[in-house]
Amino acid sequence: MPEKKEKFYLTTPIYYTNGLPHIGHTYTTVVADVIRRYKRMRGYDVVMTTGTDEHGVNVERAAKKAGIPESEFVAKMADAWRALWDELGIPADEFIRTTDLKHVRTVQWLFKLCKENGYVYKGHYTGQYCIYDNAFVNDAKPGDNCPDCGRPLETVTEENYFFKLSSFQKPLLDFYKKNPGFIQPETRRNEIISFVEGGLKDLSITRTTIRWGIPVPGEEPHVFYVWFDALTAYLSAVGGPEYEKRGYWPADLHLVGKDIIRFHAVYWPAFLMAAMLPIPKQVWAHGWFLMDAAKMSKSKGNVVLPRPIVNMLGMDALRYFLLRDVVFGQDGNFSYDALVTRYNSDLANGLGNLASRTAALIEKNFAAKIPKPAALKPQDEALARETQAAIGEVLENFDKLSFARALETIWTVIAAADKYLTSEQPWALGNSEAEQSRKATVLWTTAELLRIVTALSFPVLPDSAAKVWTLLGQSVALGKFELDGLRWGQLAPGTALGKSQTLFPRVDKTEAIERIESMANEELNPPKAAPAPAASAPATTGASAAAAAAPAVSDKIGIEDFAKVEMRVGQIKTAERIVGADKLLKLTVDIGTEIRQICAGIAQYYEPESLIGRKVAVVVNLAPRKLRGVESNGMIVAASVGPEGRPVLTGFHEEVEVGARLK
Ligand code: ME8
Repeated sequence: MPEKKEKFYLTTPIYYTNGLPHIGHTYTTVVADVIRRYKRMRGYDVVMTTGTDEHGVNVERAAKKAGIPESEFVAKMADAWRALWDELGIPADEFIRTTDLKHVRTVQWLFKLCKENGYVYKGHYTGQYCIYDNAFVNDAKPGDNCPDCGRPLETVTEENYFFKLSSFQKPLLDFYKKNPGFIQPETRRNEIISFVEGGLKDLSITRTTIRWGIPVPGEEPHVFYVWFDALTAYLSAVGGPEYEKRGYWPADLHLVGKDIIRFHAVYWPAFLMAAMLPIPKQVWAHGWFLMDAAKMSKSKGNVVLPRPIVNMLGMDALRYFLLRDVVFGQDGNFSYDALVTRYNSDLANGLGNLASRTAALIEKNFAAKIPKPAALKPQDEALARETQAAIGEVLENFDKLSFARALETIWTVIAAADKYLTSEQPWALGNSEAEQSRKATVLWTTAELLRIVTALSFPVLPDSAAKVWTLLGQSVALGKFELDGLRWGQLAPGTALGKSQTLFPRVDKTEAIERIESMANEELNPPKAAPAPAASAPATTGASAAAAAAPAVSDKIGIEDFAKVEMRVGQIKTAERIVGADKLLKLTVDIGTEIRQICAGIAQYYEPESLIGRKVAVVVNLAPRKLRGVESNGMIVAASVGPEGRPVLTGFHEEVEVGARLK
């Protein structure tokens, strides 16, 4: 009988449905997926849960605004979340919705247990409530703003069921002491301990002012308070009242952002203690991805979306960046510049280059079969030792969720391989027997190193690692490969190389960022009506976009379509370069009725000073968008000349009035 695998259950937060996923949500879900893949490669039977938190006032309001019933609204949103995770290759094993019947039953059951055990009572509560975060804010005064989101609090008084959180101060502190690994990282653990030491107030866990929630059986109009509801989703996903049958509870790991650590590290274990249910083993709170030093939020308009990045650079690039650039647990600033720099240096020039170089040399010299190494030199042995040592280090760091460290170690080995190839120069060796043997040893050594770094990077780079794995002729699917058995020396000579596939094509940084930003703009501000031709142009550069959008000859448009594009004579007032964007100029342009700021991709062809006073044709009814973080409100029309698409600005040979319409 096969040995029974140890179970590992991990979760992401159950995300709110009043918005769509941005890079912050993607981060938590990617991390969960990396851990899932890693644990599977360490022989665990893993279940990962994510889902949608669908109750509360926000949803009531959003559904009303959309003019549809709440149930329809949340179904659409849950579909969109699920579809995005599928598209990004990070689908959950369990996707729980808080409107699922099995969840409703679990919440009602948990409440019953807490009540039967004497931890629930009825009372009145007046407090300052943030309807956006669905939480009363302790110690807030009327008129205060929410300390988390900064929006005004509302005074709410109502009859509630209360949970006796105050009874759990000592049990929680004892629990933290006995289980020092329960809250991670250390800073959060200290924060939570001092919060609990400061005393715990009872918690209202039902509402009568909210309609859209799970009913408290026999106590309507009471519905459950969103945190009592949402946290329970982790348990509903793996069996609810019948959790023992499935065997995944208690969870091994709740991954959350630091914003919701208190709910997970204080309320949740207290609810479970009250119900006498097993308590999760660990809550890990990571930091925030910041944009311009502020937490991303749709209301601030500073969100970064995952899809445009993935379309431009691939999902593996995004995964790599998220895990490599920020120490897990700390805050990090998101920057497209850093993302593309990492992509080019570590992926295109690093792993991608090593794989294609190694394969090309083996193809050319050994008929695309892994050669047999001959006598080893000290430098071969040193590289072998370094790589073997890296295996242990990487696994240790993955175990500690020190992803940046694990990746750093892998990439140090990749850099060592590059150095090794450069000094051994297998391409310069001739065809004598001795030189052929040396070539074989060097290329086997490099290929073996590549095999090991590929296996180790699979949890983070599943698509690309699988491609390199195939290229090395490895037959066991990487996802099923057991990392415990990974050792230097296992690459069998004679193995035929597999198909080589493009891994990470190098990209021009400026162009890549412009394309990502323009796709993000389109996703955030979808055109309301059918887009006019110029508006639908790929906004690679402000100036050449009009040319790029020219419809094919057969796709004739009617005059009414052309009339949708409003073009006017504009006069350039100021022009300046944009730091970090080699191709863009920031212009201010007088269009007769107002002065507009417009970015144009002409910096490589026009000196800013030469443009002042020049009259140009401007598309004035394009939706505003941001290019490299700079708002562009319109488009300067230019011809696109030659194969490189050199922009040549339009001009007028007679005097024209600023603001005159082009027809
Ligand atoms: O809080 N950086 O849902 P939510 C990093 N429904 N991570 C971020 C982030 C950022 N800028 N923004 C969001 C809720 N996140 C509740 C949870 S759980 C029972 C109920 C991630 O949609 C991070 O994991 O507001 C954070 O904790 C979570 O999204 C909040 O998601």
